[in-house]
Amino acid sequence: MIDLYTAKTPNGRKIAIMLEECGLDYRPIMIDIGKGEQFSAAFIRVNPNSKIPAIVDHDGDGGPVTVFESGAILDYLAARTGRFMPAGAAARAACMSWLFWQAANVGPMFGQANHFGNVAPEKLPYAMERFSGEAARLIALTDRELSTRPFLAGDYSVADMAAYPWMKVALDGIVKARPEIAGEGKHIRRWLADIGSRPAVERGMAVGQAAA
Ligand SMILES: N[C@@H](CCC(=O)N[C@@H](CS)C(=O)NCC(=O)O)C(=O)O
Repeated sequence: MIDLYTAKTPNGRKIAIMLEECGLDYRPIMIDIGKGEQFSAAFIRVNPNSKIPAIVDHDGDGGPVTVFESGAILDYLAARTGRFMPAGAAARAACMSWLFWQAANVGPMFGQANHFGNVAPEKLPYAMERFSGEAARLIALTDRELSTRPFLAGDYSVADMAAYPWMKVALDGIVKARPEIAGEGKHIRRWLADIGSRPAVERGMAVGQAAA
């Protein structure tokens, strides 16, 4: 059994998608980050950085295994199951490149674009322009890459699972805000439809929907 500490956010959903794709036995534990549950002493024992997602694999090698950071969790689950991450060094490096790219770029930039565009109590034009511009640049490059192949790195992989929930939630808003940089995202839309039609992805995206 794997405990998945999560919330209804893109970073949480990417792990639920992988767990569903692999058919692993897991239990979602919803962390209310709006109420600050990520700072509780109990959760800090799971992730000292106080962010979801995190997992505890109770059937890990030599006892329970705790993993935080979504990229590390996806890599762990791929190693544990032998699925959705190519084995050869070159293909694995390509997949890891796109996985690290998502965690280091798409997540933070889309997150900051949303924060300064929609959440910050003060409108800060410099911050809004900087982060929406960077998010739009990431959209444009993703679209260019997906015009040449079906998925980010060879076959459908953890790299696609990591990027999918972010692109799904943010594409339209970023295209609307910065069309001159982002373009239309035509190839991303095809990729979103292909991935979104997978039953495991539908189930992973729905985790926590019934929770308050
Ligand atoms: N780099 C981390 C980012 C995780 C992250 O930012 N999680 C957000 C929710 S999507 C969170 O827990 N936020 C709570 C907070 O910042 O206090 C990962 O990829 O796992």
